[in-house]
Amino acid sequence: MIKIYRDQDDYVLQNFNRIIRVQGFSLDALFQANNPADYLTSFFDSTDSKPIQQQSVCERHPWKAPVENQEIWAAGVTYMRSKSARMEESEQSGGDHFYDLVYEAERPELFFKSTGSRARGHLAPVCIRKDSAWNVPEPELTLAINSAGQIFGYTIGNDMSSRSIEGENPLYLPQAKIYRGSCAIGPCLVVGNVLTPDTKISIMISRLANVVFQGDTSVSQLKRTFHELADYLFRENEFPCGAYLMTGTGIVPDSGFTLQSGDRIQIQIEGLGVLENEVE
Ligand code: DO4
Ligand code: MG
Repeated sequence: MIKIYRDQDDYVLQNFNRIIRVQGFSLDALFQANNPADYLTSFFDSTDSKPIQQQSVCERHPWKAPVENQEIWAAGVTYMRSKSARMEESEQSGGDHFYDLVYEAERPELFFKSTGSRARGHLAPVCIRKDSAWNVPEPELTLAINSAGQIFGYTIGNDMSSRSIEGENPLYLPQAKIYRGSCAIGPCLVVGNVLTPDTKISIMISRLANVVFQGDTSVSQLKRTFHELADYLFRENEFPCGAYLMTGTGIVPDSGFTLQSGDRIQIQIEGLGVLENEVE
């Protein structure tokens, strides 16, 4: 298992106790490699790579999102909790039935979420829309898929969403999902098999010194397989630099909850770390 952290000007790679700062590394090359593990190993073998201390990968470092030219996509309504929350928020508009249908359908809901340059990294601010009254983070296990369509790694994603805009009309989904500061990814990309069905996904939202929401789920609650989602994303599409795919949320706060400016969002996935962002 190798963790890839994107720093301001270069990358840090961690293979358990071996941590190196590398030159000439590129995520685009990793996502294009026939064998991503071989590409990574070549940096551990290189004399140009500089060993660094364990403390250098501390949780308080503002890592950039581990994205270059990868598009970031997202799957929706892949957990029962997301289906029920969406049906509730869209009942008045009459849109609730669509969520029921897509949960059961063979074809998953997939939508474009962000370009790499727009994605926020660990400890960078995320945003809520000024024209939205009801806003939530969505903690999502995120797949790294290479240009050949193979899943080779994982990271944590936050699919920030406007529930009021999405609930008003399902056709407003792109506006509910894609806006400045609506996507965070990190803190690192993990290459290797680190997940099991029991892997826990959890979120904690703090306001000043108080925890105002916390929840968790596990990968076993995901209705679809990772491969099914990746296969649909690559159907009749091309990703020359690979793609990230958020796999949907299984944690949605009750309808009385909305994010506020200053809230601290911490999303933890076992084996992948903690992605933390404050609401601007
Ligand atoms: O259908 C709307 C979006 C669903 C979503 O983002 C999720 O389930 O995570
Ligand atoms: Mg989502």
